[in-house]
Amino acid sequence: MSDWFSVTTPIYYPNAEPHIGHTYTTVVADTLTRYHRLAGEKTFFLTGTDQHGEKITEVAAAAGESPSAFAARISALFEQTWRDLGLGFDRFIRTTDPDHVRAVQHVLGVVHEAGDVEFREYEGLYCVGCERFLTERDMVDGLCRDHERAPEPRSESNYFFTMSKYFDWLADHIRDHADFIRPERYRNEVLAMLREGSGLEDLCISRPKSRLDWGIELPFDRDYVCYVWFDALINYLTGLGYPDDPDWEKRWGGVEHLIGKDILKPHGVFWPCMLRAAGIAPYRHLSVHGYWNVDERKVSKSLGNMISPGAMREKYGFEAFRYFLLRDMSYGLDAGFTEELLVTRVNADLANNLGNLASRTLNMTARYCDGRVPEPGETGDLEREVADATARAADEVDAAVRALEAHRALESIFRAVDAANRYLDARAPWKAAKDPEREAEVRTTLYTVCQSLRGIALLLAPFLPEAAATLLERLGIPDALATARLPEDAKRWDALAAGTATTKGAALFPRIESPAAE
Ligand code: ME8
Repeated sequence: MSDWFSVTTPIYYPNAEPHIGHTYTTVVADTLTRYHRLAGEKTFFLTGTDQHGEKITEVAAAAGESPSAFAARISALFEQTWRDLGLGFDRFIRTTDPDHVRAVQHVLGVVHEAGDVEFREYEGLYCVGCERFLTERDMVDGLCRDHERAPEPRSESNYFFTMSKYFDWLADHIRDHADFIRPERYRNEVLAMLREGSGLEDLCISRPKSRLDWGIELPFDRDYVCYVWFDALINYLTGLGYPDDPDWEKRWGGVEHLIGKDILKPHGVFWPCMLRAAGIAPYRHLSVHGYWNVDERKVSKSLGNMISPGAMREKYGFEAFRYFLLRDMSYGLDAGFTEELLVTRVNADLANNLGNLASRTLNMTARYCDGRVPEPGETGDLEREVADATARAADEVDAAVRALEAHRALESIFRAVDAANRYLDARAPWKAAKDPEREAEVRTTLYTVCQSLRGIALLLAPFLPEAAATLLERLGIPDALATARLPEDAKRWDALAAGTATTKGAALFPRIESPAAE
């Protein structure tokens, strides 16, 4: 098994600004990267934009710009947005990048050489929104299910990738590898697509330049450009260094593709067949999430009901928004977005629960122990319970992250926060401090919650990187993340040395007072 963890997001269409949906996938990728890096693995995080295709030519024409200028402008906006939000990708790929053009032409050449490309006449219904021909199942009342617009009838001569010859192999591969496509519902969906009679056929992989010249030229016929999906999927190879970087295969061995369910078919069917034809091992995991909906409808550029990450940052702070995204969606299922839900969640978990634990602990450490982690006195069952709750959270977080269940990981961390808060309430050091005879008990109590906060901060770092860093700084261990190994390090009790200087600081997450939608 590869010791790399390489995570990819879809490369987004630069046809409008990034919204909550793109932000979600990119935040999950960032969180996983941070976790796996802290777990001592080598990581690579790839994201970018999908520049070619008709969708871009349409919006560019409407804006009075060339497709290349339009795509470059919006791509820069995506890249800058992720940078501003602190989402730490290793490469931002654009499908116009010269190494990508070379990689696509290389794969086309290999697949053509292998005899998997045929020239044919084709007739079908094309949805520009999906950038593919639709089957009956993709439509409701004659309209594309996702884009709610009528597909166009098209007939032209094109090159076809004879993908159907790989369907049996693919179905077997999916059956033999339970976590190849996850969660299971999407694995079953792909198996259903591959079943005979589902309407899935060979893939048209060219567009005549006479109709569309915004794309990568076919190396074996200069009158055609490559179909945008065939081009786009290959970004996952280019981005990891294919074909020339000596590390590309190692990175590829640990690849985790994150996508939304809208693009299951290209990733679940086209892509493994393309890899097979090109003689490349299948990806390791395809992990599919559901939709963020507003008023029960998918948030999308074409429906115009977007939630912008920039606006959410302005209003609530990005970490609050990030927390809500990770906590309120079960990976694989749809989730509803409203600002009320966000405010309720952030106030309950971050302001009241975690924020309160941090501020009580640090304030009392300042007041009763000169701002230093105290020497503990005698410890007993109550202290052991807090230590156990933190250690349990560490194991649960590790399992949950590896199963793509960020919401469960956060639930586990907050069970540890609850345990520490309950302990603090039970020991009530603010009362004990009034009795000089209970001085040792106060020290033990604050020592215990400081240790717990350290473990909690380490576990939170992949999910809330800024808040975790602030908390560690206030606990007097600003460099803890540089050497930490998860999950073990979060379980290490007594790792925060007595005598360490702590600071109080302002509220980690101020309570959001104003009602959400002003
Ligand atoms: O499909 N909820 O790009 P795209 C959750 N270029 N996630 C959402 C979402 C929503 N409402 N809306 C979008 C493309 N997403 C192609 C991909 S990859 C080789 C080519 C996220 O800009 C989710 O990750 O339409 C979804 O799969 C992706 O954005 C689609 O982005």
